Amino acid sequence: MSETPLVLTEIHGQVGLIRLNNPKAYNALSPELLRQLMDALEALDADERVGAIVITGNEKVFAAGADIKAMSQASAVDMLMGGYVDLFDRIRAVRKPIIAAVAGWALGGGFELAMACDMIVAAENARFGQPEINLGVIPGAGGTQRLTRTVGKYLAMEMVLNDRRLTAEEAARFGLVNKVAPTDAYLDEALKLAQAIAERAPIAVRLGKEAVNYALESTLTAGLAYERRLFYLLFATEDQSEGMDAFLNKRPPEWKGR
Ligand code: DAK
Repeated sequence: MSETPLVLTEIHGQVGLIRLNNPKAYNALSPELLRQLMDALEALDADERVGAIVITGNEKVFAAGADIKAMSQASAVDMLMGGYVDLFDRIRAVRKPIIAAVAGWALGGGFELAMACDMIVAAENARFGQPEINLGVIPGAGGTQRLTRTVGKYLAMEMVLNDRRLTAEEAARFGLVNKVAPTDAYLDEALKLAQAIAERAPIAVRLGKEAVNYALESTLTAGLAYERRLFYLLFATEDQSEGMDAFLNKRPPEWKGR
């Protein structure tokens, strides 16, 4: 276990903010950093004060990918048995919305981490890429799958096969980021978005996230049936009665998360 925390957690209003904290190595995603990140995410997911989560790096780098030094000596068996994939996959079980606030480099596993989040707010200086081809490998933490589902086959091919990198503005054009903000304001913008979501009906937010994610994994018919079941389920919540009553009586709703 490392002495220096490789991630730092703060609470801002109803938002849990996690800062990747290994600037000397460009926030390279070592197994220990990833373990601390996933532990922090799970702690915020269980924290009742928190309605949404933001993950950020610093103004120069979000994360430059897996730790190439550590990976350079690994065998196929090390990679298979090392638990790295399982670590990375823990983000998928987090129920609260996660926003990646990206400034500077988001490369390789760093870009894959951003794409595993639910939304991305980018600083004007953000740069996104999958440079693994330069190392003689391909993305291994979802890059070929999540990128292709978002930007389509042709651009994904160029990014994975020829290290094409995207500026923040290009990423916005291709639907990869929700918002581009000035580099001195991107984190505030991400926190603002997260706070706005945190103030909404918590169960509807949770099921909305689940339903949108299901769209990426199912046929349209299965997805529509799944959505409908979640929709019906929300009529068993106090927040549904409250939301509709508040609308009809022209008053702000008071969500209970029940
Ligand atoms: N790993 C280790 N150290 C890194 C690093 C990385 N990914 N990226 C940067 N560094 C270190 C550099 O070695 C350098 O260290 P010192 O020389 O100061 O000791 C320091 O950070 C600064 O880097 P530069 O001197 O290169 O700085 P520049 O500003 O010139 O360039 C850069 C910054 C981020 C553009 C450049 O460093 C760079 O291109 N870095 C490598 C990016 C990269 O190739 N990333 C992809 C790595 S492969 C999986 C899950 C995930 C993955 C795979 C499998 N499973 C679940 C199975 C992920 C794989 C990857 O991400």
